[in-house]
Amino acid sequence: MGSFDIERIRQDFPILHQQVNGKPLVYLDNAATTQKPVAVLDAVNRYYREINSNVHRGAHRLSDLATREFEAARDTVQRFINAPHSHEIIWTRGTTESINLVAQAFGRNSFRPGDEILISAMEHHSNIVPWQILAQQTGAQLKVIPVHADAELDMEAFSRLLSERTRLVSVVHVSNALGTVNPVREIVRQAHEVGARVLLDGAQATPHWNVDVQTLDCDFYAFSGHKVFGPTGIGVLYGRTELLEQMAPYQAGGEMIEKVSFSGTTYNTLPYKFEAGTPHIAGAIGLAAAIDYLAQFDREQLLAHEQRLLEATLERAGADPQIQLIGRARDRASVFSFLLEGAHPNDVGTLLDQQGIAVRTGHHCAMPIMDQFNIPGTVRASFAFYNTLDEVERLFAGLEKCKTFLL
Ligand code: 7TS
Repeated sequence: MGSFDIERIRQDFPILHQQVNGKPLVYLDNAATTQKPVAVLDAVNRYYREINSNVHRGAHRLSDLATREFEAARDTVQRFINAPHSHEIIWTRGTTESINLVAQAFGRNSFRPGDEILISAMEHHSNIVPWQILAQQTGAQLKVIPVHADAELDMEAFSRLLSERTRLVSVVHVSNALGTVNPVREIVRQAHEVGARVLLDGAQATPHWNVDVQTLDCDFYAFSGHKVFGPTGIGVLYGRTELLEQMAPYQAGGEMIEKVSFSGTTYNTLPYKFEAGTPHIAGAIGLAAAIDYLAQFDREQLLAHEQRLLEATLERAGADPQIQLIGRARDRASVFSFLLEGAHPNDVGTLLDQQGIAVRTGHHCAMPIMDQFNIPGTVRASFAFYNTLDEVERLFAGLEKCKTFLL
């Protein structure tokens, strides 16, 4: 695509063209989930209308077609994140399941008392609780990298916390609550120096730019289809072959076995060892359609547009003494987390909704970092490339209206 044609792009997303509470919808909750282009809706619809069948089992035409598309989708994801091998792409339900898979299949059998797991203070609950459970199960200790008041990771503390006891570092690539983009390459480099493995939570990175797991050199990478313009209920875990090979199965059942008898069972090869049961076939095909949809764009151009929206937002917010910005990292994604002084975030959210403006309010499943900032939660507006400067204006006009009711 030569020039960036926002109106044309918006035509690809039917859901955006509706009235909510009598006003044109302004959808600014993209960090929670993104909207789906027609290409994704059509791919899912076509799958169910034309080839729906179970994969890897039937010796019939439709099953063969479904299997091919399902496996082609895996190849599409492999190229999307530049994984060396297609068998390193494990289908999951989303980021949450991908992290739980690593905790249980990688950590549970190999971590011992005295081992350490390092996460950061800005993690989503899905990158906290699985490690707390694993720590209880194995006796390993969970340690937390602190976050500075400006919402950047304390990299000096990180270096100090790293030791030969560190088995795994699991950190968020981009924070959903603060927008902070973490220096993940440096984190991986330092972690590898002490022999630790690294899992990156890419739920909020993949919607904004092309991730390259080989450049990042991470050991595991997790993301969700629904945040990258694909369907809900499908997600991805990338893992290095050598680690996935060593890992025990995550769940047991059909597809993950090679041979079952009552005297013992042998497991299937990668990636199927980790994919027990009938998978979300339509979801995988829909996610591949989303990735193909994105491929027509120069993603740097889309990111530049999002950053313009963020800059315009921060400029407006900076000029308003009643707006308290939460998260001031220098490198940040298009997330605007804030408080309207004197107003509860939920009330702001409700009043914005009445004006057709969808934002998220609350702790954003990141209660520890909210505690650190001593706040119960924030109002969060998060942008995707289909948002417009006009919508930024609508948000601030909406906030002016909130003030007349709440302050
Ligand atoms: N990690 C991060 C950084 C996230 O932002 C989310 C979801 C998850 C993990 C979990 O992803 P899931 O697809 O498995 O649910 N974040 C949000 C949010 O910010 N608002 O709603 C969901």
